[in-house]
Amino acid sequence: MSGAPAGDEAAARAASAAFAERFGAAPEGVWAAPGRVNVIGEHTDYNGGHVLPVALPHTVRAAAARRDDGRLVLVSAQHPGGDADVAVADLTPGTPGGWAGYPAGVVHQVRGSVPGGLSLLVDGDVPAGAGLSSSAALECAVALAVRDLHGLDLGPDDLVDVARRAENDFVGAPTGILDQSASVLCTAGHALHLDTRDRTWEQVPLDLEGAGLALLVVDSGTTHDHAESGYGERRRQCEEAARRLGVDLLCDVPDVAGLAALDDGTDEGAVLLRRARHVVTEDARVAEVVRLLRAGADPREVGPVLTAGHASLRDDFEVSVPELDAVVEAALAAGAYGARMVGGGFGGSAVALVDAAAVDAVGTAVAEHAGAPRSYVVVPSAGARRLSRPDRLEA
Ligand code: GAF
Repeated sequence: MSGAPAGDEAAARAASAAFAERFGAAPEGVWAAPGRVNVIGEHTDYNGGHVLPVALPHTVRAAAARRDDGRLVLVSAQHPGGDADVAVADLTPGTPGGWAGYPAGVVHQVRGSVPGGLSLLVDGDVPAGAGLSSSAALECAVALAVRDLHGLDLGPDDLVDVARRAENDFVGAPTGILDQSASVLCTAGHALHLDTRDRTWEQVPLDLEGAGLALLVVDSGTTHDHAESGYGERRRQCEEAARRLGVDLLCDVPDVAGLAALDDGTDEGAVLLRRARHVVTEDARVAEVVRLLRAGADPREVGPVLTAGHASLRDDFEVSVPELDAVVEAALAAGAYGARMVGGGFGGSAVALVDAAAVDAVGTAVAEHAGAPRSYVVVPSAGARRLSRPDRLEA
């Protein structure tokens, strides 16, 4: 296993020390927000459906202090030499780009409330490029820091919206609200069951350890170049399918029978039918997993639902890649109760539900048979939070 997350206290001290070294004074505080892994409910969030993520123990930390010169100064421990220094008034979507676009996008959302500017040092251990939402974690840590430092009246849903709009409008990625909701709203020991249409949610207890199980996240080591364009294309196809069916959002369609009108004998109709079938069946899979967990069933029963979700993402939504299929197959062959790719697809990670005693064996099997370099046991962890105030950093 690899990538043990830093504990909160050590993480706060490290970020604070790095901030002091770079800016010559202690930060006013350190905030943290986690990455996520979605148990089930992929590509449902922009279709009005349900999702069921857990927060990772891995976080992005933001050490921050207010300025009085109107500038936003951004430094990342993970991107040495990639600093950005820009006047808050000059922020425009797309500039700065790269990693700095995510925190800049958040400040841009609330620019009228941060006239003096902000110094920010970012540190973290959410694996980047692995489909585990390191970018949403970064946005949410910064949104929380800005809210607290500037006394903004932002509730949890507002924080999610600020972070998501940073990604949509500033960075230009047309995502839904899954990742930012997970990072802000998740709680330790629970999966977050979120209805993305009306934004209601419940915390579903998820005690895998007590059942002798573990959730193993396996990084396939691949990120494909067309991930962004492929995601946008899938989103447009879902919108077109909904338009042809005369519904606002695909999750308005109650079952697969309600998709029949898409099958108009054309190749395009066949593609739209497959895309919509994934969304409708995936939404039903979320309901099934929540039902099992709520009923106190053996969590092993969730396994086949996860594997069915992978088949749907692979065959109907067509966002898997051979490397992810290989991880899923190797995990199942090594005894996993269920496995599937997670996140937007076209690369990134898969998740497998395994006996706790079999974690090493499954990790070895995916490394040998699927060439997957890194795997992590995920304990459902806490959402975004303030780690420290200056007095506690100096204690
Ligand atoms: C990415 C997006 F950012 C999410 O909004 C969601 O659509 C996910 O892909 C697929 O479920 O993580």
